[in-house]
Amino acid sequence: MKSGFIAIVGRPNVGKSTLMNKLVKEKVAIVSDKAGTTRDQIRGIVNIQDNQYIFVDTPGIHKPKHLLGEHMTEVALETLNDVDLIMFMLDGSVEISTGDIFVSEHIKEANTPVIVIINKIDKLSDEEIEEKKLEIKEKLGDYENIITLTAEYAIGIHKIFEVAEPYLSNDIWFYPEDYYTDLPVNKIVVETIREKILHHTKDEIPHSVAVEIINVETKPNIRKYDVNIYVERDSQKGIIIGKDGALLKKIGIEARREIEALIDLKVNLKLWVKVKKKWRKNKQFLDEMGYKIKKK
Ligand SMILES: Nc1nc2c(ncn2[C@@H]2O[C@H](COP(=O)(O)OP(=O)(O)OP(=O)(O)O)[C@@H](O)[C@H]2O)c(=O)[nH]1
Ligand SMILES: [Mg+2]
Repeated sequence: MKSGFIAIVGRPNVGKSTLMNKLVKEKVAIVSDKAGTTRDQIRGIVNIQDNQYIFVDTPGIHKPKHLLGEHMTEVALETLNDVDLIMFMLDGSVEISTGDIFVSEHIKEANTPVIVIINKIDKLSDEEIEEKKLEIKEKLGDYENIITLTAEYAIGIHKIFEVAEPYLSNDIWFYPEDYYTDLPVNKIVVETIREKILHHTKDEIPHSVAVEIINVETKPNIRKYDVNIYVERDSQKGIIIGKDGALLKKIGIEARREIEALIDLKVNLKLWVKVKKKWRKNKQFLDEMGYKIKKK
C-alpha cells in the first residue's frame, strides 16, 4: 500500500478547486469565477488499487491586503513543504503574470518536487499550447513535467495519477477506503452557502462574506440550520437580501437543495445577514470563523 500528499497551488482563479473536484469525482471544494474563492486547505482523497492519492487544494497565492488574505496565503505556502508533490497550476488562456512568477518563486524555495499543470486549454489551439510551454520556460523556468488539461470538463486529468504515482512516499493509507474528504459536514454546509452567495454577487461582496452556523437541530426527518451571513457594510447586507428578500431566498433554496443531496435528509435553512464592519482585518473574528493566522 502506498499514499502521498499532492498539493494543487497557483494564483487565484486558475482552476485549482475545479481540478480537485474532478479528480475526486465529488464536490469537495466550492468553485466560482471570482478570484479568492478558496480560503482554506481542502483535502480530496482518491484510492486507485493500492494507491491513496491525497490531493490538497489551497487558496490562491497572492499579495495579501488584509488578515484574511494573509491567512489564505499562509495556508497555501505552508502546504508547499508538507507534501510529496506540488502541482503548480497556470491558467493557459492568459499570459503568465507577475502573480504566477510570485507563486513560482515560493515554490522554488520549497524543497518539494514540482509538476506544472496548464489548465483551460479548451481555450487554446495546439499551436498556442506549444507557445505556452515556451513562455513557461522563459518566465518560470525549465520544468521537466508539464501536463496540459481542461479541468472544467475533466479532459486530460487521468495523466496526473500516472505522473504522481512515483512520488507516493508513505507505506500506509491515511484515510479509510470510503473517505473522499476530511471536511466536516458543517464546513461543507457553510461553504455551500458561501458558494451560492458568490454566484449571485460581484465586486467586493464575494470577498466580504463569511458564513457561520450558529445552531443545528437534527430530528428524525429533518435537520435545521441557523446560519449567520456576515458582510462588511450595510449596503452589502441590502444587496444580499435583495428586493423583498428575493436574493436571500434564492441563495437559501439553491444551498438547501445541495445540502439535502449531501446528507440525504430534508433540510431547513434559516439565514440571517449581519454587518460586521471590517471583519477581514479583525483577528479575533477571523479566529472565530476558523481563519486562523499563525504568524501574528
Ligand atoms: N474555460 C475553462 N474554465 C475553467 C477551467 N477550469 C476552471 N475554470 C473556471 O475558472 C474559474 C475559477 O475556478 P476555480 O476552480 O474556483 O479556481 P481556483 O484556482 O480554485 O480559484 P481560487 O480558489 O480563487 O484560488 C471558474 O469560473 C471555473 O469554472 C477550464 O478547464 N476551462
Ligand atoms: Mg479554489
